[in-house]
Amino acid sequence: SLPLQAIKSLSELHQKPSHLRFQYGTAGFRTLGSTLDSVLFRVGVLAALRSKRLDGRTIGVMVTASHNPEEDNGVKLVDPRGEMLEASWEAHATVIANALTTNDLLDALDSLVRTLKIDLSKPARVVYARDTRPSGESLISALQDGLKAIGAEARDAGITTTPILHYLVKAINTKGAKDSYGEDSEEGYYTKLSEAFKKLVAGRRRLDPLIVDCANGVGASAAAKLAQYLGDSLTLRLENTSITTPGALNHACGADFVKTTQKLPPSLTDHLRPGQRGCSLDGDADRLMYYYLDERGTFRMLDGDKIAALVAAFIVEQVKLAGLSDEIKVGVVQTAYANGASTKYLAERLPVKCVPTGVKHLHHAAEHYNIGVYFEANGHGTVLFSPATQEKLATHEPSTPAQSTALNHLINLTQLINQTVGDALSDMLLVEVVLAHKSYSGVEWDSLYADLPNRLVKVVVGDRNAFKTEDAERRLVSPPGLQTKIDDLVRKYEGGRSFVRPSGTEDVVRVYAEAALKAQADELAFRVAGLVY
Ligand code: NG1
Ligand code: ZN
Repeated sequence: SLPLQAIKSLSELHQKPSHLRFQYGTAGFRTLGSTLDSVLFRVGVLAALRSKRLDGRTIGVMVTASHNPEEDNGVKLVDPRGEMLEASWEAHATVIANALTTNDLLDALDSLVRTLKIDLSKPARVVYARDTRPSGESLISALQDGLKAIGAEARDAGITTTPILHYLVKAINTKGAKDSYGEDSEEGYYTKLSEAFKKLVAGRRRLDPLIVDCANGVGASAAAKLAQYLGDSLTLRLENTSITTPGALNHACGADFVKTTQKLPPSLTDHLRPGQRGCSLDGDADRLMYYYLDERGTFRMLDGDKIAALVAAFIVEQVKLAGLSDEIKVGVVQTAYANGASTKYLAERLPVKCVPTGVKHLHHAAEHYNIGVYFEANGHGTVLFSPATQEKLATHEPSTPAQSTALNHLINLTQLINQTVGDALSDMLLVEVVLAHKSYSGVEWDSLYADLPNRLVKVVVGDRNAFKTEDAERRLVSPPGLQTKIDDLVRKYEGGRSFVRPSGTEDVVRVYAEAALKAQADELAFRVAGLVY
């Protein structure tokens, strides 16, 4: 049975603020860091129960609020294969987090154990990590109390990136197996990525140094370590590495700043020369945005859609060169936020699917292809190779030296890419590989297609739950009548497209619009926002 006494006495030290309601959303629990103490304690207990339910396989816990402000924090669970928590457990997490008193918590846990038939005699194994946020340290000790209360075997992965924690979870759970994901250590991660990178760029002209904006977050230490493993195969110039300066995290820098303002972080003005490539990570290094300044000094952004286009085209080409086009089908997954021009470019070349916002939707849809490329426009994404495809690559007999080379490239890509989750550092190396192979600078990459001007605005409404969508969030079904009004407006704009959906992470409704001209995209967004308000 549950160790009620231990849970009870430790839970008293981590009482739930009575006036707050927590929700396990698309990014786990995420809110002001100072309010999350009870949530972390309970997540510790829950992670252990999830592990027991899965026969003692290791569960991950990541404490981060990603690109959000420094005072925010959050926590999410990682399933044994390194993927997001199974959807049905999101509701269990919400129930456990909202139990009012310690006794209510014990009742909720007991009922969970009974309904899910959790065998409490099974071992519980959990690995956890956090980003650089100041609130992280005390939240980790609340988590540790939860793990201790239920007697879990816990492993502290320290301060690291979200994708490294996902990597560790998968590596731990595949240790010693035929499909081992790699050494279950940070060193194992850096070694795996850097060795695959070196093989993929061997014999090619060295790329110019790359400027990396680390968002003053955990990506700074990870990128510095990665740089050591890369040696002279790629030079990284790290900027915004002030991880201990109060207030610096994600402030006027990082991938989210770049995507939402469509501007160069001011701190990079003196560092990025025209034509030079730069990129920004977010606060937990799972999102990536590229950019460069053209010859007139104008900022040119290369977002998640541009990364998807670059990478998908390259993989299709390598599959063809390997002589495997008939057997291996490549597909792309996007959300409604993908730039219309990117969808057009991709759909002319390969199957493209649109799914609702949220990594879990993209990830699951990408699993349906032999090789699935998924990226959100904001720079979160990865490439998945199905188990059968990996097997095919490992066993296929090439008939020419050219086929053999392409086959090896594909095998090395399976090693370079962090297939558990979007990973800014792994994606950055992937982009660099393609640029090296194609001898592209930012200019050639950028010219794959021209972005349609677009505008994203937030609208604070009385009740965002009144907004219900269909067709992968591209159309509103409620409030009634609103979609017709949006359609009428959109028709007035050349190349116009607009949609409205409630945010899953903030208490707002988002309005997206694009049109042939920038001023029109802005106008359309604001007029649609006017309808919503
Ligand atoms: P919401 O708040 O549901 O729009 C945002 C991002 C998502 C995803 C999640 C999780 C946009 C428009 N939305 O979701 O793409 O990254 O956060 O972090 O960028
Ligand atoms: Zn992030």
